[in-house]
Amino acid sequence: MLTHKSTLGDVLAHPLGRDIIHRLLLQMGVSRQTVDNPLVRQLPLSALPTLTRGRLDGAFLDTLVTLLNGETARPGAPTGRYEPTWWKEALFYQIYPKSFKDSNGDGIGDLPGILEQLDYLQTLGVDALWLSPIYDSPMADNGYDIRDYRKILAQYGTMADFRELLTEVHRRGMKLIMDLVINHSSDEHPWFQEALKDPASPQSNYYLFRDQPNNWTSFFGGSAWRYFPQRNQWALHLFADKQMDLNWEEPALRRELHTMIRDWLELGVDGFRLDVINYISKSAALPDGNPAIGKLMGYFGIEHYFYGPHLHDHLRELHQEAFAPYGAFTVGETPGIGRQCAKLLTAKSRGELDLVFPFDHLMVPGKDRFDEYRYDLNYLKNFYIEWMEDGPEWMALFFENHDNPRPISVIDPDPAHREHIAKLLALILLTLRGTTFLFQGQELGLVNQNFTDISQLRDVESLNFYDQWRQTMDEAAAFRKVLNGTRDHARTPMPWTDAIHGGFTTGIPWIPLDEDHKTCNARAQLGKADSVLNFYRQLIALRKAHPALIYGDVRFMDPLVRDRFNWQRIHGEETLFVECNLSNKPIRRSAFRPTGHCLLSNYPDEPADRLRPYEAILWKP
Ligand code: TEU
Ligand code: CA
Repeated sequence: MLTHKSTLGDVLAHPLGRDIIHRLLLQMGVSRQTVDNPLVRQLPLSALPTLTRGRLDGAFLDTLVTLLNGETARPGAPTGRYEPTWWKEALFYQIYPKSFKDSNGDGIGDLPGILEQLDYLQTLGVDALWLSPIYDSPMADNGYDIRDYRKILAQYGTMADFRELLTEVHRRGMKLIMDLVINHSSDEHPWFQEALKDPASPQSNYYLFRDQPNNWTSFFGGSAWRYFPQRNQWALHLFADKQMDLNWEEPALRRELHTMIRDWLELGVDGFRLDVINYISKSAALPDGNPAIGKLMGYFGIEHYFYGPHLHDHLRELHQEAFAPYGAFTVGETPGIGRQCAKLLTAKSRGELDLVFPFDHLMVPGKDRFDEYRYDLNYLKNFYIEWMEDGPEWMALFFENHDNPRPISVIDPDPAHREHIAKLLALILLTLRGTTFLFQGQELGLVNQNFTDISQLRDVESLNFYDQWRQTMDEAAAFRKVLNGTRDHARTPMPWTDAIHGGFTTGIPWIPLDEDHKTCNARAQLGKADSVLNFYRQLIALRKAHPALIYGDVRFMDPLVRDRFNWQRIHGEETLFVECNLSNKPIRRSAFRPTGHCLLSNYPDEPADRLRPYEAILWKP
């Protein structure tokens, strides 16, 4: 049992404690080394408030101790053996259906549009598709607000279209996973409607109604509580005010969800990406969030649900009741989960999830998505070294999704480096150990949109924040801040050709796209030997041809040298070597630099004794 008298060292020896301390340091922009110091480790927890100059307080320690004492499991030692499984070898590709391909000219992507492009995906070497939500929804958050879990959104097509898509995916030897949004439902879901109408109905307990709100805040701004006069009560929504959090402590709700999931598996889907799945279990009494933590993290209440009391129980039950009987693959979206808890969530013997998406590599210490900053790739390097050396046995490798700006723009917006960076990132993501997830357009090296006016943005998060910031900032400043982080950068239509609207639609797209598609589009890149797209195709083919790139051990070479990121993949007789320059300047090559055959490089000729800006090479020594 931990108490206030326990030392910082005791906390760091606890898996959850270690993850929390590391996350807090990251948030404060304080180096990890601070807590590596043995003297600091001997300090009692009660010294934390002084040590952090009041950024953490005594009340937080109570929460911390309760959280830690609630987790008695410890991750097992790594086995170093990787049981071959399809999803370890597969390359996943995330489709944002609204923006992928419009087949009928209404300006909105749809299922027949995806069907049209299956050959493109197959030629690229994609093995599995992840579809962002396609269920019936009022689209307050582009489908992450589900009104009917068993119906396809009319704008996207019909159940018959979905069956055809699934058949065609399978016919090509590919798999398909769905987005499963079960932390919350739309307020238009019949369950919620029934709960509003009749507080005595069984559905009433499917949501979190309270007579009084607590101080929790929503990820999309403002209070996490919405008042419903029908019941003279408030209901919890961690996201938009039309996304009502489900009450996972209600067994009848869980049973409904299990049945719904099994129905999709009966239909033949191969697995799921589980939206914010680590948020499903909330502290029973829904206590106020600690204000110090709220201020530090930007959200109040998070410590009461990011790793809630019954998280593991619910996941195990989901696995047993729904996923396991079908051998379904699962990847959890788990914001705030660190390396040690990721081990617990994905250990095969524990029967919870197959993989989790961590997010700490998408931010740099002390900055958030809406800050103006340059992303230093050395941060990505350190993140992967730590996760490969002491993380879950298998991890999800990704750097783009529908919730973030395009990273190339954040790393270095100089157009001269665009393609080099795109290919460098490709090499990192496809030659480290783990399952790679690409996001649509990443294979073209897409960059942030040149939005010029707030009226061009659509995302509920961006629009809410803009309104909030406008109260203290002028229009230009608030717009600039939104542009730093808006999720819409990743949500504009996929540029297929240089035609109007990138050939995405014959109508008017639901969100405008800038002029970039005139030069950067799939058709142009297919016809250009050294395009980003062809680099991806070659790299994906190499990954399939060399088991070392999937199951091989990873050995990092001179990990402490800044801007240099080099590693080996070793499997039986085969060793491959990756050499990268993470900076926009030439750097000296490593003493370990390989000789041999260059399998793939982002420059046309081999380097001499220096690596050029963002140069990245895959060698077979
Ligand atoms: O995202 C959850 C999440 O925490 C974020 O990535 C989020 O977009 C951002 O941090 C908010 O500040 C998932 C989905 O990926 C996202 O598109 C949804 O909006 C969200 O859940 C709610 O379903
Ligand atoms: Ca359409």
